[in-house]
Amino acid sequence: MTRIALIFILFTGFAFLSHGEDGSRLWLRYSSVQVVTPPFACINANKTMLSVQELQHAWKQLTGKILPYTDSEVNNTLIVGLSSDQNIARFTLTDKLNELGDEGYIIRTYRRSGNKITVIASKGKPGLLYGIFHLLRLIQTQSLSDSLDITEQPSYKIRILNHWDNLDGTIERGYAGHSIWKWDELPGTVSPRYREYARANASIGINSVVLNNVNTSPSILSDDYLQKVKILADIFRPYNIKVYLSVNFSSPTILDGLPTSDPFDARVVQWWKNKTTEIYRFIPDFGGFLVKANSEGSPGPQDYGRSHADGANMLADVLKPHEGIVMWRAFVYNPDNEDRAKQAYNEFAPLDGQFRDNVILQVKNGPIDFQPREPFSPLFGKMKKTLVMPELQITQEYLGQANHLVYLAPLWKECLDSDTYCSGKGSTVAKITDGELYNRSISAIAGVANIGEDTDWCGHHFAQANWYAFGRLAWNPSLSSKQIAEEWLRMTFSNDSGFVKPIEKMMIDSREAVVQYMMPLGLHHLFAWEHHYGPEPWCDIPNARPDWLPKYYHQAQENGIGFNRTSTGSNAVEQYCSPLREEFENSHTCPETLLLWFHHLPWNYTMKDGKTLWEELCYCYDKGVKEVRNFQTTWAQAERYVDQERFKQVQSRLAIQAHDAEWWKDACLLYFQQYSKQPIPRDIEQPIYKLNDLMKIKLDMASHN
Ligand code: GCV
Repeated sequence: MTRIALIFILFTGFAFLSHGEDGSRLWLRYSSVQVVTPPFACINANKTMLSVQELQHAWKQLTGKILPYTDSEVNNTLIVGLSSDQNIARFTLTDKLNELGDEGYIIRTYRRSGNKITVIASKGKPGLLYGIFHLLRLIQTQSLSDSLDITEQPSYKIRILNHWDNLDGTIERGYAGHSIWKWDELPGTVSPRYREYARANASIGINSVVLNNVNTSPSILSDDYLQKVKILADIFRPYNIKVYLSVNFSSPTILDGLPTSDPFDARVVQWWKNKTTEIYRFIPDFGGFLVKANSEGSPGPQDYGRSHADGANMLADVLKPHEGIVMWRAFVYNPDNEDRAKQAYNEFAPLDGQFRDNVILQVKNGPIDFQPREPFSPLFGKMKKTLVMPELQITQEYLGQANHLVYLAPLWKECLDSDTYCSGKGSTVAKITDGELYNRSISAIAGVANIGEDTDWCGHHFAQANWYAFGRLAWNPSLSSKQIAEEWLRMTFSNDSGFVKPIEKMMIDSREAVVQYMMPLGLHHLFAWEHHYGPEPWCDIPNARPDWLPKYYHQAQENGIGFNRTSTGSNAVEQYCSPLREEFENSHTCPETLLLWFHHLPWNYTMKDGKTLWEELCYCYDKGVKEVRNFQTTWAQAERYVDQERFKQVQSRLAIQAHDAEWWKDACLLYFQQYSKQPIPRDIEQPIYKLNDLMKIKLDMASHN
């Protein structure tokens, strides 16, 4: 039997196994792939390099064997190496590789004396690891071609996961079980999952992690915890992952009893200097601090009459000698302001230009809070003299948590691709923040992680796609949602086009579906109190902050619905640059997807399709429900391509999602109908619930807060 035939049989032999899968391997599944033209041998690869080990690990799973090493070029040889290696130097790639930096790489096919040689090369070890994962992705997705010519370099320098993990093992807004960080066991006991986590991140280019919640206990900076953090940093380092920590601004007072945490107090500055030096003794490549200050009750510089810039700069100065950075969150709002959507801008815009060059402002994609749909935050366009990074939420706090299938790449792309117009046409959020427009030395993008100790990591098999998509978009925000979904589906489930095509469509449609059945036409924050699962547009909690209640946002009355943010209302439109400002100001030019975000309109307002606003609202909710039912049908038809374990989990979650969509539709329409006083159009499904019954629902989800 020829070698080719043998390899073909080996690969096809693995192709049709369909045993149960628990999702623990994520997208790094190598055993069920057919490879058409696999390389035969690997030249002079440094066997101790992690990238080569990952290649061999994959090869073993793919073929049952390791890839043999050879000294000479035979047909179908793979050459893996750093630009400084002799084997790579002869391909005259060095200059280009130097330009691409430590994380960039080239994968290229050469023909030499009739032999086909594939080179994977980088200036640095991280790039080589990323290059190997790229090659494996091509194999997994059956896209390996005979003439590869790939040059890659990440768009954002810092591609960071923010874990909202508490030191007691719970996770704020976590829906996949407890934290994977076992603080009680560290530093003595090291879970094998730490390495698996690092490997998964490296496979999608994530190179940084904030380990603890932004609502943080100061204890993370205690000597005890730093020893634990050091162990994680040591495990992550070979995977090119740097560790950062969220810090509590009052740490000097709480940890060491200083009488103040005023950033202008010399004792406070000295405390942070000492602490920072101690951290770098444990973790020489420590990344820096993430800070939530003067937000939702957290302490901050304003407690001492200082500004956000004063607080951030004090920390930046102590980190500077160590090359550390400060990620300072712009998520601030207080109850006495007339429009929460304006507040971050109002507070930070006057500080533009006052931050050190190692401070980066971390701004949520929208001006309120990770809603199913928001316009982009106007701070992205405004802060021209300040480093700014987007914060996206991977965990589905407002998107059905671990029960709803919602693929988030379209939501994130909507923000990243938005044209701010603030530096001329084409100044998109992505171009501003990834450094392309202003040529910035630091660029970053953060995703609030959806990872927990559940076997499938994310609590829903399709939630893994959001972790994956965040990494891929952070690497290259111009990738399409479709391309990322297709890659992920092929790697995670099956390469069969009978599966990939309909399921990819379901993923792409899933974001718009959730908007339709939860809060269409720009409605926002109609969520149940605290846990944010399910609808409560009626919610009224005695003495609650008004801006934590849905009525503040939807403003439904007999005269209409929506938040007037035009010049006759809060004038939030003014925070956007022309021509967007004018576009949003006018209800006829404002995109209908954002209509009730910017406008309060009468129930009989005429929509572009001729329907009244009330009718349109009814049809939107109905459409959302129908979409989820379509997803159920689509998934049922995919059964033959998927192992039973994963098939059943997704099937049962879709059933919950379909039920929830009906709940959302009935709750919102019946509640708003009290004000519109109009019938629900006859040609849509009439409510199956009664408003009074829905208003009694109180879920016990305290553990999810
Ligand atoms: C970490 C929202 C969430 C909070 C979160 C906060 C933030 O308010 O509900 O759980 O706290 O955003 O981003 O700081």
